[in-house]
Amino acid sequence: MRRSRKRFVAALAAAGTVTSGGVIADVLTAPVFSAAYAECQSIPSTADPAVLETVYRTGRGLHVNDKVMLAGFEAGWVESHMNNLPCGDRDSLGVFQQRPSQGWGTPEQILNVSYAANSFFSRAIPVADANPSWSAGQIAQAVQRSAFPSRYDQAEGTARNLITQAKDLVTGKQTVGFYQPTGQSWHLKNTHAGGASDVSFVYGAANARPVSGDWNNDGKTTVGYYQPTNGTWHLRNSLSGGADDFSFQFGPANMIPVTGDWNNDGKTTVGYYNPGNGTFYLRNSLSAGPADHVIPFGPANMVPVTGDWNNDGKTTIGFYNPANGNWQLRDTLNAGPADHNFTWRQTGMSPITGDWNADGKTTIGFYNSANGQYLLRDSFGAGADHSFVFGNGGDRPVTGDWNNN
Ligand SMILES: [Ca+2]
Ligand SMILES: [Ca+2]
Ligand SMILES: [Ca+2]
Ligand SMILES: [Ca+2]
Repeated sequence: MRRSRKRFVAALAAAGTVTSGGVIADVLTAPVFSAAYAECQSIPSTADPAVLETVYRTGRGLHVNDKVMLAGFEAGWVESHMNNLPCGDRDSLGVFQQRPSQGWGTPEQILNVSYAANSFFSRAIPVADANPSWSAGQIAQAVQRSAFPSRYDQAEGTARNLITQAKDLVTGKQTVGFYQPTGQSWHLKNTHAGGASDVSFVYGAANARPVSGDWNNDGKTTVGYYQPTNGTWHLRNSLSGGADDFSFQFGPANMIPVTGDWNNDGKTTVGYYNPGNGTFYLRNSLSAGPADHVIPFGPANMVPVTGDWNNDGKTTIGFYNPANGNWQLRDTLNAGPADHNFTWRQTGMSPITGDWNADGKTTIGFYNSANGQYLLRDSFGAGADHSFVFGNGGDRPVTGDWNNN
């Protein structure tokens, strides 16, 4: 933050010596105030991709909502064109032009883009929570306290484009794969495209119902299966054949397995859906024991789905109704109405879920076991953003971030 410079720039503007072109350019002619860090002699005209990715990743890690993310990109663009500037007015530094003398951290901390972004978002989140009607630019202004409060909202279009760029750069996309029961083989893709498998191996058992999850919180999704004949679970920590890393009993026979990080500790654990009573039974550890959550949701005989629909870090539940294409998703692990309710029907296809674009939100899709077609959607509603054929069908789909990329 650099309130002093902005006051200085404001004075220049009032005197007619600078145009309304931009704070960035204005500072170039400002005198040097600090001996430790110089005024910026020039500022890049374009964003640094590494900064885009780091700011985006930091916001996603804090589970900021879309408006707060936009506020961060508006502020970063206005202050530095999303560059980690080792210069600024007085002691202002970094992407957000934060000042050590004003409590934003040491110069070294502020020049750490993750630290700087964390500082911005940590201040922006409570502002947004307390002022739900505010624009992203108003939130940015409350954090930055610029002398030009309207500049953040004016940067909205640019900031939205930069967020789109950041999403392409950032890692963590979930992709698809399938389990082939006849050979107990797994075939996984790292991109939303057809073609050859990126990873293939043999692991499973007769009747296995495939599941996937990050059982050990290393960022990579691996696989496992529920054995419907006896309610046992068998999980692997690597994408290869071999012995179970986890093997335990949870639930009765003939349930529908689900997986998720129900408590946001980074580890995926297991659960099951009882189609006979429309109830989810979820467990927070990979061991035998009682369910930590028992949640009736919807009518009987739905197709259960799970995901982090709202990017708060917790996986929750939902269902797809094959009879009418209705999806109902809930954001908390308790009984109540759907938080997301919409229709997308693909007759004869199986619903799948994943964070296809690495924005932290799980969305939806379909798999056609008759021909290997996948339809993936990046928001809630009807229609595919990604459509491709992988494999020949006749298989059971799985989804995950197989390569932590
Ligand atoms: Ca893992
Ligand atoms: Ca967990
Ligand atoms: Ca969630
Ligand atoms: Ca997503």
